[in-house]
Amino acid sequence: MKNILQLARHYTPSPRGGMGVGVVLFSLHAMAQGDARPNIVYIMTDDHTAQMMSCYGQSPIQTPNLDRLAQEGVRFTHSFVANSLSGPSRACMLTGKLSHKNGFTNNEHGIFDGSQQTMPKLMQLAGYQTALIGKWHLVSEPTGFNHWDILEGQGEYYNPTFLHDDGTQSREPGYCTDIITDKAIQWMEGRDREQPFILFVHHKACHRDWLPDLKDLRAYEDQTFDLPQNFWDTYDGRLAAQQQEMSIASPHDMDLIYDNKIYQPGDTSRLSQLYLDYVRRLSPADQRTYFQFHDSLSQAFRAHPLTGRALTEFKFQRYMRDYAKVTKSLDENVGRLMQYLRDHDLLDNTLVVYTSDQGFYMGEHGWFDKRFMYEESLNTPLLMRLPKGYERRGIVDEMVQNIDYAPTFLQMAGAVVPDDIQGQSLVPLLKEDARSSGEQWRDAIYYHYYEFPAEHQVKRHYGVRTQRYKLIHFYRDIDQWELYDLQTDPTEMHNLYGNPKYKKVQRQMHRRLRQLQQQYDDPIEKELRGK
Ligand code: SGN
Ligand code: CA
Repeated sequence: MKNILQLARHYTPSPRGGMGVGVVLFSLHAMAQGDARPNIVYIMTDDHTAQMMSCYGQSPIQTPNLDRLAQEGVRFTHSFVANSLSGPSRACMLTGKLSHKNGFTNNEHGIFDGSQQTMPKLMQLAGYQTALIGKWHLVSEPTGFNHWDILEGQGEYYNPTFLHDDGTQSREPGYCTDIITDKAIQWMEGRDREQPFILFVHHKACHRDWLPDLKDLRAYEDQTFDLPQNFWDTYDGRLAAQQQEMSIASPHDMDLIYDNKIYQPGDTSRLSQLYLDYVRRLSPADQRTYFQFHDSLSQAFRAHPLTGRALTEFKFQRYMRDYAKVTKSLDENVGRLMQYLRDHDLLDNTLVVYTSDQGFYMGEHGWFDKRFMYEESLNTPLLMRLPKGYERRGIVDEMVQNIDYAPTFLQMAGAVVPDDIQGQSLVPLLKEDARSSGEQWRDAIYYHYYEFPAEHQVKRHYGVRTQRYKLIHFYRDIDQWELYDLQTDPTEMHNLYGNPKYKKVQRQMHRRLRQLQQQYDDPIEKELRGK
Protein backbone atom coordinates (compact mmCIF):
# COMPACT_ATOMS: atom_id res chain seq x y z
CA MET A 1 0.00 0.00 0.00
CA LYS A 2 2.87 2.34 0.82
CA ASN A 3 4.07 2.47 -2.78
CA ILE A 4 0.61 3.10 -4.09
CA LEU A 5 0.04 5.96 -1.71
CA GLN A 6 3.39 7.46 -2.59
CA LEU A 7 2.50 7.26 -6.24
CA ALA A 8 -1.12 8.27 -5.90
CA ARG A 9 -0.51 11.59 -7.51
CA HIS A 10 -2.97 13.42 -9.61
CA TYR A 11 -2.83 13.16 -13.29
CA THR A 12 -4.82 14.38 -16.27
CA PRO A 13 -3.82 13.85 -19.84
CA SER A 14 -3.21 17.26 -21.41
CA PRO A 15 -5.44 18.14 -24.37
CA ARG A 16 -2.59 17.23 -26.73
CA GLY A 17 -2.18 13.86 -25.10
CA GLY A 18 1.08 14.66 -23.31
CA MET A 19 1.78 13.89 -19.68
CA GLY A 20 0.07 16.71 -17.86
CA VAL A 21 0.70 17.57 -14.24
CA GLY A 22 -1.63 17.19 -11.46
CA VAL A 23 -4.62 14.98 -11.11
CA VAL A 24 -5.88 11.53 -10.10
CA LEU A 25 -4.54 8.40 -11.56
CA PHE A 26 -6.05 5.86 -9.26
CA SER A 27 -9.59 4.93 -8.73
CA LEU A 28 -10.50 4.31 -5.11
CA HIS A 29 -11.35 0.80 -6.17
CA ALA A 30 -7.75 0.14 -7.19
CA MET A 31 -6.43 1.57 -3.94
CA ALA A 32 -8.71 -0.70 -1.98
CA GLN A 33 -7.30 -3.60 -3.96
CA GLY A 34 -3.80 -2.61 -2.87
CA ASP A 35 -0.95 -4.67 -4.18
CA ALA A 36 -3.17 -7.63 -4.94
CA ARG A 37 -3.45 -6.17 -8.41
CA PRO A 38 -2.32 -8.63 -11.09
CA ASN A 39 1.11 -8.72 -12.63
CA ILE A 40 1.24 -8.69 -16.41
CA VAL A 41 3.67 -10.65 -18.56
CA TYR A 42 3.23 -9.51 -22.14
CA ILE A 43 5.00 -11.77 -24.64
CA MET A 44 5.08 -10.35 -28.15
CA THR A 45 6.83 -12.17 -30.94
CA ASP A 46 7.77 -10.84 -34.33
CA ASP A 47 5.86 -12.12 -37.36
CA HIS A 48 4.50 -15.22 -35.60
CA THR A 49 1.26 -16.06 -37.29
CA ALA A 50 -1.76 -18.07 -36.13
CA GLN A 51 -1.39 -20.53 -39.05
CA MET A 52 1.77 -21.76 -37.30
CA MET A 53 0.21 -22.39 -33.87
CA SER A 54 -1.46 -25.72 -33.27
CA CYS A 55 -4.00 -24.21 -30.88
CA TYR A 56 -5.42 -22.28 -33.84
CA GLY A 57 -6.04 -25.52 -35.79
CA GLN A 58 -4.77 -26.25 -39.33
CA SER A 59 -1.14 -25.73 -38.24
CA PRO A 60 1.40 -28.04 -39.87
CA ILE A 61 3.56 -27.91 -36.72
CA GLN A 62 2.91 -28.50 -33.03
CA THR A 63 3.32 -25.72 -30.46
CA PRO A 64 2.53 -27.56 -27.20
CA ASN A 65 3.43 -24.75 -24.82
CA LEU A 66 1.27 -22.25 -26.61
CA ASP A 67 -1.51 -24.82 -26.75
CA ARG A 68 -1.31 -25.19 -22.99
CA LEU A 69 -1.52 -21.42 -22.55
CA ALA A 70 -4.64 -21.41 -24.75
CA GLN A 71 -6.16 -24.36 -22.87
CA GLU A 72 -5.67 -22.71 -19.50
CA GLY A 73 -6.89 -19.33 -20.66
CA VAL A 74 -8.59 -17.72 -23.62
CA ARG A 75 -7.85 -17.79 -27.32
CA PHE A 76 -9.00 -14.87 -29.45
CA THR A 77 -10.12 -15.84 -32.94
CA HIS A 78 -10.75 -12.29 -34.20
CA SER A 79 -7.65 -10.45 -33.04
CA PHE A 80 -6.43 -7.75 -35.41
CA VAL A 81 -3.70 -5.19 -35.76
CA ALA A 82 -4.38 -1.62 -36.84
CA ASN A 83 -1.33 -1.37 -39.15
CA SER A 84 0.41 -4.62 -40.08
CA LEU A 85 4.05 -3.68 -39.59
CA SER A 86 6.40 -3.87 -36.63
CA GLY A 87 7.09 -0.30 -35.47
CA PRO A 88 3.57 0.98 -36.11
CA SER A 89 2.04 -2.03 -34.43
CA ARG A 90 4.24 -1.59 -31.36
CA ALA A 91 3.36 2.11 -31.20
CA CYS A 92 -0.37 1.25 -31.32
CA MET A 93 0.09 -1.21 -28.49
CA LEU A 94 2.08 1.22 -26.34
CA THR A 95 -0.29 4.15 -26.77
CA GLY A 96 -3.70 2.56 -27.34
CA LYS A 97 -3.97 4.90 -30.32
CA LEU A 98 -3.99 4.45 -34.08
CA SER A 99 -0.95 5.39 -36.17
CA HIS A 100 -2.19 8.82 -37.25
CA LYS A 101 -2.54 9.73 -33.55
CA ASN A 102 0.66 8.22 -32.11
CA GLY A 103 2.66 9.53 -35.06
CA PHE A 104 4.56 6.33 -35.90
CA THR A 105 3.02 5.35 -39.24
CA ASN A 106 5.86 3.42 -40.85
CA ASN A 107 9.22 1.75 -40.12
CA GLU A 108 11.21 3.55 -42.76
CA HIS A 109 10.79 7.15 -41.59
CA GLY A 110 9.34 6.81 -38.13
CA ILE A 111 10.90 7.91 -34.84
CA PHE A 112 8.58 7.26 -31.93
CA ASP A 113 7.89 10.38 -29.89
CA GLY A 114 8.68 8.99 -26.46
CA SER A 115 7.51 12.15 -24.72
CA GLN A 116 3.87 11.32 -25.42
CA GLN A 117 1.50 9.55 -23.05
CA THR A 118 2.09 5.80 -23.13
CA MET A 119 0.62 2.85 -21.31
CA PRO A 120 3.93 1.89 -19.60
CA LYS A 121 4.18 5.44 -18.19
CA LEU A 122 0.62 5.24 -16.92
CA MET A 123 1.31 1.83 -15.42
CA GLN A 124 4.33 3.31 -13.62
CA LEU A 125 2.17 6.07 -12.24
CA ALA A 126 -0.31 3.43 -11.12
CA GLY A 127 2.44 1.88 -9.01
CA TYR A 128 3.67 -0.83 -11.36
CA GLN A 129 7.30 -1.71 -12.04
CA THR A 130 7.78 -1.78 -15.79
CA ALA A 131 10.44 -3.62 -17.78
CA LEU A 132 11.09 -4.22 -21.46
CA ILE A 133 13.35 -6.94 -22.88
CA GLY A 134 14.03 -7.64 -26.58
CA LYS A 135 12.92 -6.05 -29.82
CA TRP A 136 11.89 -2.42 -29.58
CA HIS A 137 12.17 -1.09 -33.15
CA LEU A 138 10.88 2.40 -32.42
CA VAL A 139 14.23 4.18 -32.98
CA SER A 140 14.03 6.61 -30.03
CA GLU A 141 15.08 5.44 -26.58
CA PRO A 142 12.38 3.63 -24.61
CA THR A 143 10.57 5.79 -22.05
CA GLY A 144 8.29 4.65 -19.25
CA PHE A 145 10.32 1.59 -18.27
CA ASN A 146 12.12 1.12 -14.95
CA HIS A 147 14.38 -1.24 -16.81
CA TRP A 148 15.04 -1.92 -20.48
CA ASP A 149 17.43 -4.12 -22.41
CA ILE A 150 16.73 -4.07 -26.12
CA LEU A 151 17.94 -5.31 -29.48
CA GLU A 152 19.23 -2.72 -31.86
CA GLY A 153 16.76 -2.33 -34.77
CA GLN A 154 15.71 -5.78 -35.96
CA GLY A 155 18.35 -7.47 -33.81
CA GLU A 156 20.28 -10.65 -34.62
CA TYR A 157 19.53 -14.32 -33.94
CA TYR A 158 23.10 -15.37 -33.13
CA ASN A 159 25.12 -13.76 -30.32
CA PRO A 160 22.93 -10.64 -30.57
CA THR A 161 23.91 -7.14 -29.51
CA PHE A 162 21.79 -5.60 -26.76
CA LEU A 163 21.49 -1.91 -25.89
CA HIS A 164 21.21 -1.45 -22.14
CA ASP A 165 19.42 1.26 -20.21
CA ASP A 166 22.72 2.54 -18.75
CA GLY A 167 23.79 3.64 -22.22
CA THR A 168 26.17 0.74 -22.84
CA GLN A 169 25.83 -2.11 -25.29
CA SER A 170 27.19 -5.63 -25.49
CA ARG A 171 27.16 -8.68 -27.68
CA GLU A 172 25.69 -11.54 -25.69
CA PRO A 173 26.53 -15.18 -26.32
CA GLY A 174 23.72 -17.53 -27.30
CA TYR A 175 20.53 -17.75 -29.31
CA CYS A 176 18.32 -14.67 -29.25
CA THR A 177 15.09 -16.36 -28.09
CA ASP A 178 16.89 -18.08 -25.20
CA ILE A 179 18.68 -14.89 -24.15
CA ILE A 180 15.50 -12.78 -24.13
CA THR A 181 13.81 -15.41 -21.96
CA ASP A 182 16.82 -15.59 -19.61
CA LYS A 183 16.83 -11.81 -19.25
CA ALA A 184 13.09 -11.75 -18.55
CA ILE A 185 13.49 -14.35 -15.81
CA GLN A 186 16.53 -12.58 -14.40
CA TRP A 187 14.59 -9.33 -14.18
CA MET A 188 11.69 -11.01 -12.37
CA GLU A 189 14.17 -12.54 -9.92
CA GLY A 190 15.56 -9.11 -9.01
CA ARG A 191 12.29 -7.15 -8.99
CA ASP A 192 10.80 -5.37 -5.98
CA ARG A 193 8.34 -7.93 -4.61
CA GLU A 194 6.24 -5.27 -2.89
CA GLN A 195 4.92 -3.87 -6.14
CA PRO A 196 3.04 -5.46 -9.04
CA PHE A 197 4.87 -5.51 -12.34
CA ILE A 198 4.37 -5.42 -16.07
CA LEU A 199 7.06 -7.14 -18.08
CA PHE A 200 7.24 -6.82 -21.87
CA VAL A 201 9.06 -9.77 -23.46
CA HIS A 202 9.54 -8.92 -27.13
CA HIS A 203 11.09 -11.67 -29.23
CA LYS A 204 12.90 -11.29 -32.52
CA ALA A 205 11.63 -14.73 -33.58
CA CYS A 206 10.14 -15.52 -36.08
CA HIS A 207 11.32 -12.56 -38.20
CA ARG A 208 13.13 -12.94 -41.48
CA ASP A 209 15.67 -14.44 -42.24
CA TRP A 210 14.59 -17.31 -39.92
CA LEU A 211 17.94 -18.50 -38.58
CA PRO A 212 17.35 -21.49 -36.28
CA ASP A 213 18.93 -22.42 -33.02
CA LEU A 214 21.74 -24.85 -33.95
CA LYS A 215 20.09 -27.59 -31.90
CA ASP A 216 17.11 -27.37 -34.27
CA LEU A 217 19.03 -27.36 -37.57
CA ARG A 218 17.65 -30.77 -38.54
CA ALA A 219 14.13 -30.36 -37.19
CA TYR A 220 11.28 -30.62 -39.73
CA GLU A 221 13.69 -31.70 -42.48
CA ASP A 222 11.60 -34.82 -43.12
CA GLN A 223 8.37 -32.89 -43.26
CA THR A 224 6.76 -31.81 -46.52
CA PHE A 225 4.44 -28.86 -46.06
CA ASP A 226 1.19 -28.60 -48.03
CA LEU A 227 0.90 -25.65 -50.37
CA PRO A 228 -1.97 -23.36 -49.39
CA GLN A 229 -4.85 -23.79 -51.77
CA ASN A 230 -4.38 -20.26 -53.20
CA PHE A 231 -0.58 -20.51 -53.51
CA TRP A 232 -0.71 -19.97 -57.29
CA ASP A 233 -3.00 -16.95 -57.04
CA THR A 234 -2.96 -14.78 -60.17
CA TYR A 235 -4.53 -11.77 -58.40
CA ASP A 236 -7.38 -11.26 -60.88
CA GLY A 237 -9.35 -8.15 -60.00
CA ARG A 238 -6.81 -7.09 -57.34
CA LEU A 239 -4.43 -4.48 -58.72
CA ALA A 240 -2.41 -3.83 -55.55
CA ALA A 241 -1.85 -7.56 -55.07
CA GLN A 242 -0.53 -7.75 -58.63
CA GLN A 243 2.10 -5.13 -57.86
CA GLN A 244 3.49 -6.32 -54.50
CA GLU A 245 7.03 -7.60 -54.08
CA MET A 246 6.62 -10.28 -51.46
CA SER A 247 6.19 -13.34 -53.55
CA ILE A 248 7.95 -16.61 -52.80
CA ALA A 249 8.34 -17.25 -56.53
CA SER A 250 10.12 -14.01 -57.38
CA PRO A 251 13.93 -14.18 -57.04
CA HIS A 252 13.90 -10.45 -56.21
CA ASP A 253 11.48 -10.87 -53.31
CA MET A 254 12.45 -14.16 -51.70
CA ASP A 255 16.19 -14.59 -52.10
CA LEU A 256 17.57 -18.10 -52.57
CA ILE A 257 20.65 -17.29 -50.48
CA TYR A 258 19.44 -14.87 -47.80
CA ASP A 259 16.03 -16.44 -47.27
CA ASN A 260 16.54 -20.05 -48.29
CA LYS A 261 20.23 -20.42 -47.33
CA ILE A 262 21.22 -22.01 -50.65
CA TYR A 263 24.64 -20.39 -50.66
CA GLN A 264 26.51 -19.81 -53.88
CA PRO A 265 30.24 -19.30 -53.18
CA GLY A 266 31.49 -16.03 -54.65
CA ASP A 267 28.05 -14.38 -54.70
CA THR A 268 28.55 -10.75 -53.72
CA SER A 269 24.96 -9.49 -53.70
CA ARG A 270 23.85 -7.31 -50.77
CA LEU A 271 21.56 -9.98 -49.35
CA SER A 272 24.19 -12.66 -49.70
CA GLN A 273 26.63 -10.49 -47.71
CA LEU A 274 23.98 -9.76 -45.11
CA TYR A 275 23.29 -13.47 -44.77
CA LEU A 276 26.98 -14.20 -44.18
CA ASP A 277 27.27 -11.31 -41.71
CA TYR A 278 24.47 -12.81 -39.61
CA VAL A 279 25.87 -16.35 -39.68
CA ARG A 280 29.44 -15.18 -39.00
CA ARG A 281 28.30 -13.86 -35.66
CA LEU A 282 28.53 -17.49 -34.56
CA SER A 283 31.78 -18.78 -33.07
CA PRO A 284 34.06 -20.58 -35.59
CA ALA A 285 33.02 -23.95 -34.16
CA ASP A 286 29.31 -23.10 -34.42
CA GLN A 287 29.82 -21.78 -37.95
CA ARG A 288 31.24 -25.15 -38.90
CA THR A 289 28.13 -26.87 -37.52
CA TYR A 290 25.89 -24.39 -39.32
CA PHE A 291 27.66 -24.65 -42.68
CA GLN A 292 28.09 -28.40 -42.52
CA PHE A 293 24.33 -28.71 -42.58
CA HIS A 294 23.58 -25.93 -45.05
CA ASP A 295 26.45 -26.70 -47.43
CA SER A 296 25.05 -30.15 -47.97
CA LEU A 297 21.66 -28.64 -48.83
CA SER A 298 23.27 -26.15 -51.22
CA GLN A 299 25.34 -28.84 -52.91
CA ALA A 300 22.32 -31.09 -53.36
CA PHE A 301 20.44 -28.17 -54.90
CA ARG A 302 23.26 -27.30 -57.27
CA ALA A 303 23.59 -30.92 -58.38
CA HIS A 304 19.98 -30.79 -59.62
CA PRO A 305 19.09 -27.13 -60.15
CA LEU A 306 15.39 -26.42 -60.34
CA THR A 307 13.44 -23.89 -62.38
CA GLY A 308 9.86 -22.63 -62.68
CA ARG A 309 7.20 -24.03 -60.37
CA ALA A 310 9.52 -26.72 -59.01
CA LEU A 311 11.94 -24.02 -57.84
CA THR A 312 9.13 -22.03 -56.23
CA GLU A 313 7.89 -25.11 -54.40
CA PHE A 314 11.42 -25.86 -53.24
CA LYS A 315 11.72 -22.28 -51.85
CA PHE A 316 8.37 -22.72 -50.12
CA GLN A 317 9.54 -25.92 -48.39
CA ARG A 318 12.79 -24.30 -47.25
CA TYR A 319 10.89 -21.25 -45.99
CA MET A 320 8.40 -23.35 -44.05
CA ARG A 321 11.09 -25.51 -42.48
CA ASP A 322 13.20 -22.57 -41.33
CA TYR A 323 10.19 -20.71 -39.97
CA ALA A 324 9.08 -23.89 -38.17
CA LYS A 325 12.53 -24.34 -36.61
CA VAL A 326 12.59 -20.78 -35.29
CA THR A 327 9.05 -21.24 -33.95
CA LYS A 328 10.01 -24.44 -32.14
CA SER A 329 12.52 -22.56 -29.99
CA LEU A 330 9.97 -19.83 -29.39
CA ASP A 331 7.38 -22.30 -28.14
CA GLU A 332 9.95 -23.97 -25.86
CA ASN A 333 10.98 -20.63 -24.41
CA VAL A 334 7.38 -19.67 -23.72
CA GLY A 335 7.19 -22.97 -21.85
CA ARG A 336 10.29 -22.06 -19.88
CA LEU A 337 8.91 -18.66 -18.90
CA MET A 338 5.59 -20.23 -17.88
CA GLN A 339 7.44 -22.79 -15.79
CA TYR A 340 9.21 -19.97 -13.95
CA LEU A 341 5.86 -18.32 -13.19
CA ARG A 342 4.42 -21.66 -12.05
CA ASP A 343 7.43 -22.50 -9.87
CA HIS A 344 7.31 -19.10 -8.20
CA ASP A 345 3.57 -19.13 -7.50
CA LEU A 346 3.05 -16.20 -9.79
CA LEU A 347 0.55 -17.75 -12.19
CA ASP A 348 -2.56 -17.23 -10.09
CA ASN A 349 -2.20 -13.51 -10.05
CA THR A 350 -0.57 -12.84 -13.40
CA LEU A 351 -2.11 -12.01 -16.74
CA VAL A 352 0.04 -13.72 -19.37
CA VAL A 353 -0.47 -12.40 -22.88
CA TYR A 354 0.90 -14.06 -25.98
CA THR A 355 0.66 -12.13 -29.23
CA SER A 356 2.69 -11.01 -32.23
CA ASP A 357 3.29 -7.63 -33.83
CA GLN A 358 1.21 -8.90 -36.78
CA GLY A 359 0.34 -12.04 -38.68
CA PHE A 360 2.25 -13.35 -41.70
CA TYR A 361 1.75 -15.16 -45.00
CA MET A 362 2.84 -18.78 -45.04
CA GLY A 363 2.47 -19.11 -48.78
CA GLU A 364 -1.16 -17.90 -48.96
CA HIS A 365 -1.52 -15.91 -52.21
CA GLY A 366 2.04 -17.12 -52.96
CA TRP A 367 3.47 -14.76 -50.33
CA PHE A 368 5.65 -14.27 -47.30
CA ASP A 369 5.68 -10.99 -45.26
CA LYS A 370 2.59 -9.05 -44.10
CA ARG A 371 1.32 -5.41 -44.57
CA PHE A 372 -1.91 -6.17 -46.50
CA MET A 373 -5.29 -5.92 -44.83
CA TYR A 374 -6.04 -9.46 -45.98
CA GLU A 375 -6.81 -11.94 -43.22
CA GLU A 376 -3.43 -13.63 -42.65
CA SER A 377 -1.64 -10.37 -41.81
CA LEU A 378 -4.56 -8.37 -40.42
CA ASN A 379 -4.96 -11.10 -37.84
CA THR A 380 -2.48 -11.51 -35.06
CA PRO A 381 -2.49 -14.41 -32.60
CA LEU A 382 -3.76 -13.55 -29.13
CA LEU A 383 -3.81 -15.85 -26.12
CA MET A 384 -4.33 -14.81 -22.52
CA ARG A 385 -3.97 -16.75 -19.30
CA LEU A 386 -6.08 -14.80 -16.88
CA PRO A 387 -5.40 -13.86 -13.27
CA LYS A 388 -7.87 -14.75 -10.55
CA GLY A 389 -11.11 -12.85 -10.76
CA TYR A 390 -11.32 -13.15 -14.55
CA GLU A 391 -13.45 -16.18 -15.30
CA ARG A 392 -13.66 -16.38 -19.07
CA ARG A 393 -12.13 -19.48 -20.70
CA GLY A 394 -11.97 -20.94 -24.19
CA ILE A 395 -12.62 -19.06 -27.41
CA VAL A 396 -13.28 -15.33 -27.59
CA ASP A 397 -14.68 -14.45 -30.99
CA GLU A 398 -15.39 -10.77 -30.48
CA MET A 399 -13.29 -8.47 -32.67
CA VAL A 400 -10.34 -7.03 -30.76
CA GLN A 401 -7.36 -4.95 -31.81
CA ASN A 402 -3.89 -4.18 -30.52
CA ILE A 403 -5.03 -0.66 -29.48
CA ASP A 404 -7.13 -2.47 -26.86
CA TYR A 405 -4.19 -3.77 -24.82
CA ALA A 406 -3.32 -0.42 -23.22
CA PRO A 407 -6.81 0.25 -21.79
CA THR A 408 -7.10 -3.41 -20.74
CA PHE A 409 -3.89 -3.36 -18.71
CA LEU A 410 -4.73 0.04 -17.22
CA GLN A 411 -8.16 -1.12 -16.15
CA MET A 412 -6.74 -4.30 -14.65
CA ALA A 413 -4.27 -2.14 -12.73
CA GLY A 414 -7.13 -0.06 -11.40
CA ALA A 415 -5.97 3.05 -13.22
CA VAL A 416 -8.19 5.54 -15.00
CA VAL A 417 -8.09 5.11 -18.77
CA PRO A 418 -7.52 8.55 -20.33
CA ASP A 419 -10.23 9.66 -22.77
CA ASP A 420 -7.86 10.06 -25.67
CA ILE A 421 -7.01 6.35 -25.72
CA GLN A 422 -8.81 4.93 -28.75
CA GLY A 423 -8.82 1.23 -27.89
CA GLN A 424 -11.44 -0.48 -25.76
CA SER A 425 -10.66 -2.34 -22.57
CA LEU A 426 -11.10 -6.09 -23.01
CA VAL A 427 -12.01 -6.52 -19.34
CA PRO A 428 -15.76 -6.85 -20.11
CA LEU A 429 -14.92 -9.79 -22.37
CA LEU A 430 -12.88 -11.49 -19.68
CA LYS A 431 -15.30 -11.28 -16.77
CA GLU A 432 -18.48 -13.32 -16.67
CA ASP A 433 -20.51 -10.69 -14.77
CA ALA A 434 -19.58 -7.93 -17.20
CA ARG A 435 -20.47 -10.13 -20.16
CA SER A 436 -23.91 -10.86 -18.93
CA SER A 437 -24.71 -7.13 -18.73
CA GLY A 438 -25.75 -7.38 -22.40
CA GLU A 439 -23.60 -4.46 -23.55
CA GLN A 440 -22.82 -4.44 -27.25
CA TRP A 441 -19.22 -5.03 -28.28
CA ARG A 442 -17.77 -3.31 -31.37
CA ASP A 443 -19.08 -4.54 -34.71
CA ALA A 444 -16.21 -3.31 -36.90
CA ILE A 445 -12.50 -2.56 -36.83
CA TYR A 446 -10.48 0.04 -38.70
CA TYR A 447 -7.13 -0.45 -40.44
CA HIS A 448 -4.61 1.88 -42.10
CA TYR A 449 -1.26 0.93 -43.65
CA TYR A 450 1.16 3.66 -44.77
CA GLU A 451 4.61 2.32 -45.71
CA PHE A 452 4.78 2.91 -49.48
CA PRO A 453 6.88 3.16 -51.57
CA ALA A 454 9.05 0.74 -49.63
CA GLU A 455 10.39 -2.78 -49.41
CA HIS A 456 7.74 -5.29 -50.66
CA GLN A 457 5.82 -2.45 -52.38
CA VAL A 458 2.47 -2.89 -50.72
CA LYS A 459 0.33 0.10 -51.66
CA ARG A 460 -1.07 2.41 -49.04
CA HIS A 461 -4.53 1.38 -47.95
CA TYR A 462 -7.18 1.68 -45.29
CA GLY A 463 -10.36 -0.21 -44.64
CA VAL A 464 -13.02 -1.61 -42.41
CA ARG A 465 -13.76 -5.19 -41.41
CA THR A 466 -16.94 -6.46 -39.85
CA GLN A 467 -17.63 -10.05 -38.78
CA ARG A 468 -18.61 -10.85 -42.36
CA TYR A 469 -17.36 -8.21 -44.81
CA LYS A 470 -14.25 -6.24 -45.59
CA LEU A 471 -13.90 -3.03 -47.59
CA ILE A 472 -10.41 -1.79 -48.55
CA HIS A 473 -9.28 1.32 -50.40
CA PHE A 474 -5.81 1.30 -51.98
CA TYR A 475 -4.72 4.86 -52.64
CA ARG A 476 -1.90 7.29 -53.45
CA ASP A 477 -0.53 6.04 -56.77
CA ILE A 478 -3.66 3.95 -57.43
CA ASP A 479 -7.31 4.31 -56.54
CA GLN A 480 -8.85 0.89 -56.10
CA TRP A 481 -11.58 -0.42 -53.87
CA GLU A 482 -11.95 -4.04 -52.84
CA LEU A 483 -14.88 -5.72 -51.13
CA TYR A 484 -14.86 -9.25 -49.72
CA ASP A 485 -17.52 -11.54 -48.33
CA LEU A 486 -15.48 -13.51 -45.79
CA GLN A 487 -18.28 -16.02 -45.35
CA THR A 488 -18.35 -17.15 -48.97
CA ASP A 489 -14.73 -16.27 -49.80
CA PRO A 490 -12.55 -16.62 -46.66
CA THR A 491 -9.30 -16.59 -48.66
CA GLU A 492 -10.18 -13.28 -50.34
CA MET A 493 -9.83 -14.28 -53.96
CA HIS A 494 -12.92 -12.50 -55.34
CA ASN A 495 -13.11 -8.74 -55.24
CA LEU A 496 -16.84 -7.99 -55.18
CA TYR A 497 -16.56 -4.25 -55.40
CA GLY A 498 -19.03 -2.99 -57.99
CA ASN A 499 -20.87 -6.33 -58.11
CA PRO A 500 -24.60 -5.43 -58.31
CA LYS A 501 -25.52 -8.26 -55.94
CA TYR A 502 -23.51 -6.59 -53.20
CA LYS A 503 -24.70 -3.02 -53.86
CA LYS A 504 -26.39 -2.71 -50.49
CA VAL A 505 -23.50 -4.27 -48.56
CA GLN A 506 -21.07 -1.98 -50.37
CA ARG A 507 -23.09 1.08 -49.40
CA GLN A 508 -23.29 -0.05 -45.77
CA MET A 509 -19.58 -0.75 -45.62
CA HIS A 510 -18.78 2.71 -47.04
CA ARG A 511 -21.00 4.23 -44.37
CA ARG A 512 -19.33 2.20 -41.61
CA LEU A 513 -15.90 3.22 -42.92
CA ARG A 514 -16.83 6.91 -42.83
CA GLN A 515 -18.17 6.53 -39.29
CA LEU A 516 -14.96 4.89 -38.09
CA GLN A 517 -12.80 7.51 -39.76
CA GLN A 518 -14.81 10.16 -37.95
CA GLN A 519 -14.75 8.31 -34.66
CA TYR A 520 -10.97 7.84 -34.81
CA ASP A 521 -10.39 11.23 -36.40
CA ASP A 522 -8.38 9.93 -39.35
CA PRO A 523 -8.16 12.77 -41.89
CA ILE A 524 -7.21 10.59 -44.86
CA GLU A 525 -10.45 10.73 -46.85
CA LYS A 526 -10.54 14.51 -46.48
CA GLU A 527 -6.92 14.67 -47.60
CA LEU A 528 -7.68 12.55 -50.65
CA ARG A 529 -10.74 14.61 -51.55
CA GLY A 530 -8.74 17.80 -51.18
CA LYS A 531 -6.14 16.64 -53.67
C1 SGN B 1 13.04 -6.02 -42.91
C2 SGN B 1 12.81 -7.24 -43.82
C3 SGN B 1 11.47 -7.13 -44.53
C4 SGN B 1 10.35 -6.82 -43.56
C5 SGN B 1 10.70 -5.57 -42.76
C6 SGN B 1 9.67 -5.14 -41.77
N1 SGN B 1 13.85 -7.33 -44.80
O1 SGN B 1 13.29 -4.88 -43.65
O2 SGN B 1 11.23 -8.34 -45.22
O3 SGN B 1 9.14 -6.64 -44.23
O4 SGN B 1 11.92 -5.82 -42.07
O5 SGN B 1 9.43 -6.16 -40.82
S1 SGN B 1 15.30 -7.90 -44.39
O6 SGN B 1 16.03 -8.07 -45.65
O7 SGN B 1 15.96 -6.95 -43.53
O8 SGN B 1 15.11 -9.17 -43.70
S2 SGN B 1 8.90 -5.74 -39.41
O9 SGN B 1 8.25 -6.91 -38.83
O10 SGN B 1 10.04 -5.35 -38.62
O11 SGN B 1 7.95 -4.66 -39.63
CA1 CA C 1 6.94 -7.93 -37.38
